[in-house]
Amino acid sequence: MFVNFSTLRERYGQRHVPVSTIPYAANFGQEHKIETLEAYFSENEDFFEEVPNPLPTTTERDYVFDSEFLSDDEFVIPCANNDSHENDVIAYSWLLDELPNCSTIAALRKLDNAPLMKSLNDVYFRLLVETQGSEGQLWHQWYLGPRGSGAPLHYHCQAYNTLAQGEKLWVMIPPEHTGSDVDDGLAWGYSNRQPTTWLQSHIDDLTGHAGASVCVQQAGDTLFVPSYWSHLTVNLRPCLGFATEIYRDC
Ligand SMILES: O=C(O)CCC(=O)C(=O)O
Repeated sequence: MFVNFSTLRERYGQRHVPVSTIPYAANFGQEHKIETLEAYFSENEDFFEEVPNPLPTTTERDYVFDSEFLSDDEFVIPCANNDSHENDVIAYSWLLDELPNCSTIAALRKLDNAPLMKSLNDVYFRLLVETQGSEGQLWHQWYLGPRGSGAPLHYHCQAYNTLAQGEKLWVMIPPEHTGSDVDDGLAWGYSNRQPTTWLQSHIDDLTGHAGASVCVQQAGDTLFVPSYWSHLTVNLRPCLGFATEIYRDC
């Protein structure tokens, strides 16, 4: 029901995307390039490997993390023609293989068996819908990355992250633990270092860190990131998915 790597390449190969070892690299004074998805896939053929190779430990892998290159219209179809008279939304429509009916309820019913739509539960949609119609702001992003790519430790307002394909490791640290027990508090709150590099020098600290949790997100899982929780990700398998930051009440 979701586009996979091959379909993505086929349909959107000529689309330009930002490519860098960490998301929004330019904001951190780091190198990034803009290239077509086709070029990116050609440089990272392991997206299509049947049996994954061991995780690279020395190479910092390039990640596509994109919020600028698609308009909101391409992410979200607002629908006002449902029975409840609420503004309904279908998020990330361009990533769906088959466009559901223009009603969240109908879409959920129709896609009842799809693990992804099950995970886009009522709470998610309600938050999106309420925020669309209020003073809050939604920030939609999508990502595509091979094994070993990921996002450095950082925090922001509450967010939902849905993994369409792949497997993603998360390290999460609540705000009350992001600075109290290490000399450099920032080490636990924010970093501009690629996560596999960062993990190599912090793995011992991390395993002894009282506040840190680790979990693995599987394809079809939607993960809620609470406001100001510091988090880091590493894609354990090639990943495709999307995230929405919700700037309301934080
Ligand atoms: O998906 C990722 O690699 C990072 C996403 C993230 O930081 C977020 O959803 O807040």
